[in-house]
Amino acid sequence: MEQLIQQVEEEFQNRFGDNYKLIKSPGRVNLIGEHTDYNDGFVLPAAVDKGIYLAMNVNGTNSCRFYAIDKEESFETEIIGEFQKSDQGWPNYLLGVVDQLQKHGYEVGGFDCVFGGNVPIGAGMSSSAALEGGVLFGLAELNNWDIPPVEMAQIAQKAENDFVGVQCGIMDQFASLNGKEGNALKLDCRNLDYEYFPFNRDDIQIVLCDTQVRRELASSEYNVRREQCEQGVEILQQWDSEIESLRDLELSLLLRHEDDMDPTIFKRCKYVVEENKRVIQACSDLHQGAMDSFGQRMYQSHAGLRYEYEVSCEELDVLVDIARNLKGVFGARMMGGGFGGCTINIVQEDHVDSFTNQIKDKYQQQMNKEIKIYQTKVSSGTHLISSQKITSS
Ligand code: GAF
Repeated sequence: MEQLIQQVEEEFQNRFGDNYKLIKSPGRVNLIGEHTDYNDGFVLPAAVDKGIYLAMNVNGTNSCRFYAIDKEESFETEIIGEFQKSDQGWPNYLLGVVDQLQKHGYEVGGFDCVFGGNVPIGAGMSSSAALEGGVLFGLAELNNWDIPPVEMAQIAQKAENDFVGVQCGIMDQFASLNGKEGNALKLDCRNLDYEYFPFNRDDIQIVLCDTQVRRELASSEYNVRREQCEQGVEILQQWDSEIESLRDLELSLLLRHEDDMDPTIFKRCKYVVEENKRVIQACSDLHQGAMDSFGQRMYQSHAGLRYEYEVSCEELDVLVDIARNLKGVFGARMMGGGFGGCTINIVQEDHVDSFTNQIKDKYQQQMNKEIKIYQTKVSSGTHLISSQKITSS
């Protein structure tokens, strides 16, 4: 971590000078509540210690100059009117934020930004939300804009929806920006009310198992699931006109109309209704320290994602099945959009080493492939690390 920060600072100093603000913007895990955010439902994510570090300063011109350490690529553009999307890909996360800030009435002048991080890309840990939130937070710091936490998350999500072009919900940006050390964050994605739930027991660890599978299919299937949920709402409105989203749906109504619905749409709706309920129950488990029960809900969540929402894949299923039979594991499930990426495992501290060794070996034997393991700690949301102003004497 120290080395990464040093690299970001040195690169900024070499390129743009000694005066900058240094920001950390974290990745996130999601304990439970998958594919519920865009259904106005509940989620329970947490910001983690892996993150993106950004050094930023205003430059007094009309140009943005960016440098991505991991890619060893730079990008420069003038801030005039509408931005063109960049073929380089990564600059769009930064440009999207500038674009949204302008649309929200903030006057963004030229600025420089160097960034690098250790959030694995495409692993379902929200590296893109971390970057968007980091740039947004940095610009607010540099310009003394006091943007409320909820609006910050909305701007970052809009940047991804409208400029990058990914129709994600608000969970990732919200968790990365507003996470709190030692706490999970229960978010109501309808009204954006949020509540922190302590998740800081020394005897429990969050271990992520990365399948290293990255599938193109993930984004197209994500949009298909969103549409299927919307279709479900439209059908169910025939029997209850008050239903605005799957958040409002009672399981009993859905079950009564199973035969009136396309079986796929029925399965998708059923998963969302049950997952929303699981988030609420999981929060009360956390409150009572009932980790066994919390873990069982994680397995149920995975089963729903596997059989009803159908966004899992063989690699994720194998990992969850192995975890279920290892000692010291409370629960495991796939995490994020699906079709690859990581599983999240809640493991007793004194079993972490044996868990790690065994899941690696068993997966290798069964799949003839390797996984990567990340141990993560629940950490703060996007924040300022330091402001450097070195004045020559
Ligand atoms: C991705 C999206 F970006 C989130 O908004 C959320 O929908 C998640 O998939 C699934 O829960 O991370």
